[in-house]
Amino acid sequence: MDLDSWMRERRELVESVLLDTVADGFPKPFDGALKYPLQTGGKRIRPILTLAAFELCAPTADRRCALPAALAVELIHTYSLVHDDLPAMDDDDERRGKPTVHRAYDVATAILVGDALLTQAFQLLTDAEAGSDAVRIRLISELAQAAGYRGMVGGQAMDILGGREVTDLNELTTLHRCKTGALIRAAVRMGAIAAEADANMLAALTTYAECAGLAFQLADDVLDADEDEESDSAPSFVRLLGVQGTQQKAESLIRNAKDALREIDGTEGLYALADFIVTRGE
Ligand code: GRG
Repeated sequence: MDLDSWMRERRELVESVLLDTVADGFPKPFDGALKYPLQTGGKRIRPILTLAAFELCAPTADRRCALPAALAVELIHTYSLVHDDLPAMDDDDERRGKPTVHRAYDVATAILVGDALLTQAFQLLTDAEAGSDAVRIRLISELAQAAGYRGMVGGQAMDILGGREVTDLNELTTLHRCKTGALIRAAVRMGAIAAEADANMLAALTTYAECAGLAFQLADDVLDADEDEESDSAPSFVRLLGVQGTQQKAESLIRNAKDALREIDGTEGLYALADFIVTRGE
């Protein structure tokens, strides 16, 4: 399959409505700051995963029914990057080749932008028109669990508050299953939940997402290692396994991810996305 055009079609669908999620009359100049991190690019892997999982589980349904879930996941991802870049965390001046929000605006604005995107993600899910109340509640619960202290925030806390001492592979794996993996897992599961997939399908997609989510972080560590070999002392798979070992582990996880879907038809998109996760650039 032509992954580029398959991804482009879904990315364009997401981007055609992404700014609408924050378009309802915020005071200036905050409205510009709020839109800024949504307009600086990004691969949109997570919302594409949501759409792909939905399409797999409900092949005849309109994929736009999964948009609230896909957009909510991207809003959470964007908030996490805005806060991760803050001086109290990673203190980055640039993201995606452009000034970070606290550089383009200021630190207080960046904190508020992150807070607003986080909150708006849940507003989107509660306001979604397609689907039953039961599905809406499942989606909200799924995202809250993945984004919160049992997921992404917990992983970030492990990383920032004690992460530099992590030298154990199991501990590092737990950290990244929470920090990066939880949201990717939720992205996939929310597509399946929006499609009201049965328990077997949800279980297969959960295994796919858990493997792909960890592989995503391994691939990110390899990309970071290529960028600045010696300067960063942060814990990483590359520091524990070396570049080759990390790459091999990522490839093995991608094989497991695909294997989880082997008995299901129509998985070309999710297979190609899994490959993209380990072959992608920045
Ligand atoms: C601040 C609560 C809080 C959490 C931050 C995800 C995260 C937790 C921090 C980001 C740090 C980081 C760079 C982790 C590596 C994996 C990752 C999330 C990479 C960025 O995701 P991509 O490649 O980004 O999907 P784009 O730019 O394509 O959206």
